[in-house]
Amino acid sequence: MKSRFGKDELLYLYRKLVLIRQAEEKVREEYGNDAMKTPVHLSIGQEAIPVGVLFGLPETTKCFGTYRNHALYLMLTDDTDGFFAELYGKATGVGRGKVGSMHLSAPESGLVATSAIVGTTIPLAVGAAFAAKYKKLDDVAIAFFGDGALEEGSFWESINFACLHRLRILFVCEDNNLAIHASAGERQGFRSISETVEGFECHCGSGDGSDVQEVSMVTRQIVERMAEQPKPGFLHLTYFRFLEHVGIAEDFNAGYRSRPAFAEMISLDPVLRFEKALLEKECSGDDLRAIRMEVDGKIAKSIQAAKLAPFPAPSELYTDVFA
Ligand SMILES: Cc1ncc(C[n+]2csc(CCOP(=O)(O)OP(=O)(O)O)c2C)c(N)n1
Ligand SMILES: [Mg+2]
Repeated sequence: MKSRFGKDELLYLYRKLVLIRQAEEKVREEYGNDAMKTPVHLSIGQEAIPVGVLFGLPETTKCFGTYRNHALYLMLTDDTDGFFAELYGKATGVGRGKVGSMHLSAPESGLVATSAIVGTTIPLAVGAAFAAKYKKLDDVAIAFFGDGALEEGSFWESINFACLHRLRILFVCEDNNLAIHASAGERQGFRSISETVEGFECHCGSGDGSDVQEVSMVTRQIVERMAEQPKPGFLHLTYFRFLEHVGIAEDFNAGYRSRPAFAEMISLDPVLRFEKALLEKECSGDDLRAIRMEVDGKIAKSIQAAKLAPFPAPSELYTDVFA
């Protein structure tokens, strides 16, 4: 079956997946030197969700995310300079070296806010959608959140308010079935989030969050339905977290989950899976190698610049700090 995407679009998606993956693999390589003084919640396995959801959406889209935000940030900005400088705590970082990995934002590129506190950016996204409705704008707000946020009151209050007011907000649940080490069955009193949310006045969709083409297609469908009949959308996307909750290591020996078989690992890996699909269909090994090399060069330059950049001056201690 021929893909519904053209070759340029497929290579664009591949480049974004590779950019995120290679940037995070570099974080894993560099982290042991202890120069990045920030906890890191890596998105290895999750990349296809922000890439697929945001592909083709208007630049006016306002996104809100969590501490697991590297993929979202790099998808929206492509800014490896600001990203690495921030992880090294340098003044040239996207948060001037003061926000660390968990609070990356770039409002001018559509990433309004991310936060370390579970569930807290969901009502902010509702506020953005409410503001758009008030100003009679067609802008869509997107709240990205993990399955752990489904146990927070802020999620239920947010979806209730958004549905009541028929807001143009897309709720995207990035479901890895884990909140740190606890699986959904140990935490949730509902049988299925999709069936539960079906009872709300919203458009519902779901998909395999490891498959970038599927994510993009289900998002397009739901956004079209939201445009035809204004009310919120709820997208449930599953994916596999390859690494420990926070940090750079695998944790299959930690006792709460086991390592999937090799073949399954490949289907859960959004980059390898997409690479395989591309090679079987429209793209050559050279096409993909050229992209990986371009991305490698870009990341190497950003890391070098970040290492050379200055730390924020002591006089900056209280600037841009609101809480
Ligand atoms: C309000 C709140 N409660 C508890 C925590 C501690 N905590 C940090 S991450 C996390 C798990 C969240 O899981 P999920 O939302 O599924 O995101 P994931 O890490 O799987 O991406 C918890 C409970 C927190 N940061 N904020
Ligand atoms: Mg989770």
